[in-house]
Amino acid sequence: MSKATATACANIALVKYWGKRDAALNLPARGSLSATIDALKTHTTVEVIDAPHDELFLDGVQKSGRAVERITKHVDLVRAMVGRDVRVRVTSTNSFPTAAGLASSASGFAALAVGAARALGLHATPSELSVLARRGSGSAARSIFGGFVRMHAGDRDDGTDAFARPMDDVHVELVAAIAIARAKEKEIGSTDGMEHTRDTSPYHGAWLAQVDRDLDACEAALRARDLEKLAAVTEGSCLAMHADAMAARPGIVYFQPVTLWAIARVRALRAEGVPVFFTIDAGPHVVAFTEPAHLERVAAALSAHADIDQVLTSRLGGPAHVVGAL
Ligand code: 2P0
Repeated sequence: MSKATATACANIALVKYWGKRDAALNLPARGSLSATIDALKTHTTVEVIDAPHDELFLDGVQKSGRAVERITKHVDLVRAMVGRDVRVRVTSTNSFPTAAGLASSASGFAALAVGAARALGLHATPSELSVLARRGSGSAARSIFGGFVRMHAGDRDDGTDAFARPMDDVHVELVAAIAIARAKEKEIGSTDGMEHTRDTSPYHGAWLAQVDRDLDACEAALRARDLEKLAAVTEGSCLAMHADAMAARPGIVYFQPVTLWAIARVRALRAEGVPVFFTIDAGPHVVAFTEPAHLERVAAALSAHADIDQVLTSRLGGPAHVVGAL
């Protein structure tokens, strides 16, 4: 096999990942739990080429420098595993605006892991693909799977037990409205943001201590289909993560004014009886989860602010998979 195309969905964490136990192997300090988002997809083709260096094309534009280095480093892992010293061309497109700062590294590295494994002839289990995707980006480990996914931090030094597992027996029909805030590119990325938080935030120990409790509470709420409890734990994890980052010195503030407006809007809808709750990643955008019957109302409510560029709506997504290979 020398060419393969894979697709993967991004995911949004209900219980957040914020902090590593090993930066070199990209090992998270704690687990996390996410929902896979169908509307945020990456399509990636990996092709063996006769060239001196790897090549990367993102949304039709050839990249150079750090972006290519990050891809090369990731494909190096696959090359080492199969013992093939070949160059590749990686061609990747996102179904959503990349510049908006949505979770493109999750879908991107999950699609790259699956595509590179197939193109270079690596036979890997889904757990092994999750470990491989994690080396590219922590949240990508979860994007190997569909539906609700729980990432396990593991305790081995080599990270072979730090992979995600799908919660296949959980069937909660949640849908998402993703309110994309108008914003410049964020000032500090997740990787640097979590290192700075770990090094300087007086709240970081408290944050880490809370994650395991939230993981169990979130899993229990999903199994019981208890949206009220799910709302409480999801919003709690999100706000605690941001509080931890804000308490770093200097503090990291991902929110914009419109972010607070959207939080208030979601809570007002809930007070009116709409089953809806929010979460926010390392950026200003607000993701509201609700039931399908309420999606249109939630999306319309979140559109009603001049600083919201657009509201994407989505059902839960499926697992990463190969869509074609030669
Ligand atoms: C999450 N985030 O659980 C959390 C919440 C952002 C906020 O995982 O350093 O890009 O590549 O492992 O995966 C984003 O962090 O970080 C993330 P690295 P990643 O979704």
